Amino acid sequence: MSSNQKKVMLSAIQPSSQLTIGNYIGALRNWVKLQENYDCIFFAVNLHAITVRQDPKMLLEQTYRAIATYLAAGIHPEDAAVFIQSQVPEHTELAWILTCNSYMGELNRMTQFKDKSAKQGANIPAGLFTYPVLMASDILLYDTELVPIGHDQKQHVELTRDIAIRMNNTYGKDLFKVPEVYIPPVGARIMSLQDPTAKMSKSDPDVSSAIYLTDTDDQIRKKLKRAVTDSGTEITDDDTKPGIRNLLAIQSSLTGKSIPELVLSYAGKQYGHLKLETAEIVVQAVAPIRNRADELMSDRAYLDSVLQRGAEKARVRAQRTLKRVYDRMGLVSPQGRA
Ligand code: ATP
Ligand code: LTN
Repeated sequence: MSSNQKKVMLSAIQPSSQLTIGNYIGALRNWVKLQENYDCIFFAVNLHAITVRQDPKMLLEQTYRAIATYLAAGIHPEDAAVFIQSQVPEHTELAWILTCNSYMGELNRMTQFKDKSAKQGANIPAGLFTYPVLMASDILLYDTELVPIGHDQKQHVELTRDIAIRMNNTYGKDLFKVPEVYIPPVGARIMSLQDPTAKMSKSDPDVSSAIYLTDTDDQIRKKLKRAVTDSGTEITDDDTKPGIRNLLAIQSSLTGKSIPELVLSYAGKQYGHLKLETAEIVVQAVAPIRNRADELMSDRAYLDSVLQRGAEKARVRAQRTLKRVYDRMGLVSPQGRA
């Protein structure tokens, strides 16, 4: 199938720190698996990352590292458009228009806003509140049909659908494609290694709570050895054992073995066994990605050439959508009236 007959699949990750195995299992790995059958758009959302304060030098480094990690994990830059969000200014342009078509009430219901704003003290950046609208813009700019993400982003894609449907009703029914989500059956919510009731998150200040795709083999082994598990000794998959359940989910998603199959294979074994074996499986998954990303990071000219090409491809498409939106809404676009 040629790329213009394929449906559009689009996703992105914030370069707010190094990527974690949560990002890999919940999102990136599925992009790689699904990419052959879609016309793909993958980018690093640095404009989302600045909704909380970032150190400029680190942000820049992490942004390139995110792109290097996409490629190291197996994204094909010859087929997919791979770029950095700030290279395509149409994202922020459409975001304003969508902001005017979003409601305070619906943004107020976003659980990620509630969680992240609670950590900000008295001065909550307004961008944290309007962030899901920028994400809607990312998605709607490219007539996206499928958005592969982890469970925590589902609410944002539902909001995107609501905005698209609302604007289609107001400005003509084929203004925007209404996207679907893809959430993996296992591993859509990998939990923190230090608090298995909370999501593993790359910006958690406790670095032992997450395995980063930059961690060395030794760091991975140590973190898994110290992972918080539950009282008891038996390896079972139930609500009272979120720590054990998390290790089983990590193993299951990386090996393809089902959770019941794994539970059976651990009958009579100790938590220590599960931790050790999970560590080796994670090392095997992370090491090649880390090593390849290291190599790519030392060839900035290559990364820049991929990004340049990706951003150019994306801009042509984004400008086409924006022109359609401007025309329908009675706005004069940069190209003039249709
Ligand atoms: P931050 O801590 O900066 O909010 P994050 O680690 O939560 O970052 P995002 O950039 O918000 O990561 O998410 C990128 C992608 O990874 C999204 O599709 C998200 O659903 C997925 N993802 C993030 N954390 C996990 C997790 N713990 N388990 C599964 N998927 C995850
Ligand atoms: N908000 C997402 C990242 C993101 C995204 C997107 C994901 C920004 N734009 C478009 C899918 C499609 C997050 O993971 N925090």
